[in-house]
Amino acid sequence: MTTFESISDQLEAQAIELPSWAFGNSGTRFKVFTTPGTPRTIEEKISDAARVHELTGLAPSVALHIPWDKVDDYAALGRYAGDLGLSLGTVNSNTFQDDAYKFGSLTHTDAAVRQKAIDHHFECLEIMNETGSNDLKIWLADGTNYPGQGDIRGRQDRLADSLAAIYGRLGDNQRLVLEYKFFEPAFYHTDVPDWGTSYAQVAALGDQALVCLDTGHHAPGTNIEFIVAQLLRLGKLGSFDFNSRFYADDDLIVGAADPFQLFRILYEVIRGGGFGPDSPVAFMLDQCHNVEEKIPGQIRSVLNVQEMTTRALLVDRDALTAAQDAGDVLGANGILMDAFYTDVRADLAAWRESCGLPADPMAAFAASGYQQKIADERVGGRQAGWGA
Ligand code: AOS
Ligand code: ZN
Ligand code: ZN
Repeated sequence: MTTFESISDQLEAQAIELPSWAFGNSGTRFKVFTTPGTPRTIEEKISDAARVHELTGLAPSVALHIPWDKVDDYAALGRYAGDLGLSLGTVNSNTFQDDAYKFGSLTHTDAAVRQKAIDHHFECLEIMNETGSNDLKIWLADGTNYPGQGDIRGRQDRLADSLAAIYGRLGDNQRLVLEYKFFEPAFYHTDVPDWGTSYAQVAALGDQALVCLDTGHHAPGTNIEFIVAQLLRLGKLGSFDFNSRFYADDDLIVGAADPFQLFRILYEVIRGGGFGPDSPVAFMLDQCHNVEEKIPGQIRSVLNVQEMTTRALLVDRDALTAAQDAGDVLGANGILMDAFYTDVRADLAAWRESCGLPADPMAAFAASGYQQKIADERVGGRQAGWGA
C-alpha cells in the first residue's frame, strides 16, 4: 500500500478553478431562493472566491462568464483579483440568452446570426488578452426539440465553419475547449452531444482545441472514467467541469452524489498523465448552490476533489499492474478498493497545518465571521446569470 507521506508532495500543485457564477443566486425554473450576502458584482464574487483559496490553498483562479461578468476594465479586474491572491482564468462564452439564438448560434442557418455568435467569441478572446486567460470555453445550447426541425448534418457543418473562424483568432498560448452535453435546453438533439462529436470538431481545428468534460453531461450509467482515459490517450482532454448529479445536469457539489465515481475519474486522470504541474488538463468546478451557502459549498467542493485525488494517488500502481497482468481479477479490484476505502481526512488535516492552512477549512470559514459580514454589508445580491 502506498503511504500518504510518499504522495503528499504531489498535492501541493493541485489547483481547481472556481466558477464566478457559483457565488450568485441560482435555482430551478420553479424558484430562485436568495441567500443573504450574495455578491452584487464580479468584484464581490472574486472576493468570496478569495476566501475559498485562502482557507484551502486549492483554488487560485476564477472563471468568468461573459456577459454576466462584463466590466469596463478587465486589466483592472485582473489587478483586483491579483491583490486578493487570485488570477482570472477561463472565459466562458454565452450564446444562450439572446432572442437571436432561439434556433441556434454557431450552427444557425442565418449567416448574420452565426456572425453575431462568432463576434461574441472574438470579444471573449479580447477579454482574455487583457486578463491573461488561456482558455476560451464554449458550451452551446444549440439543438432542436423535434425530429425534422433542423438539418442535423448541415448544423454540424456550420458549427465546424464557425469554430474555425474563432480558432483562427486564438493567440499562441490560448486554447479553445469545447464542452459537450447530451440534452438541455434542447431535448431531441444537441449539436455537441458527446465526447466523440466534441473530439471530431476540435481535432479538425488543431492542437490548441481540446475537449471539456463536464461530469454532469452524460446519460445515466455512462462510464465517464473510460472517456477520461480515451481523451488523455488522444491528447485531447483540455479541462473538466466538475460537479455531481443524481438525475440530470444537477450541478451539485462534486463528490456529493457519487464519491466512488469521482475517485475512479481521478485515478484515470493520474494514470493518464492529467495531474501535476506539467499537465495540460485544467480542473474547474461548474456548480450551482441553490439551497446551501455558497462559499462553504465551494470549500466543500474543492476539499472533495482533494480528498479523492489523495485516495487515487494512494493506488499501488505497480501491484495493480502485476495483478492485472496475472489475470488476478479480485486481487486487482481489491488493490483499487483498498485505496478508495482509505480514510485520508486526518492525514490531510495535518498536512494542511504543515502548509500553514487551517486543518478544517469549513470550520475556519464558519468561525471567520465573513458570512455575517457580507450578509450585513450586501443587500440585493443577484442571480448567477440573468441580470448578474
Ligand atoms: C451548461 O450546462 C454547461 O455546464 C456550461 O458549462 C455552462 O456554461 C455553465 O453551467 C454556466 O451556465
Ligand atoms: Zn459545464
Ligand atoms: Zn451543465
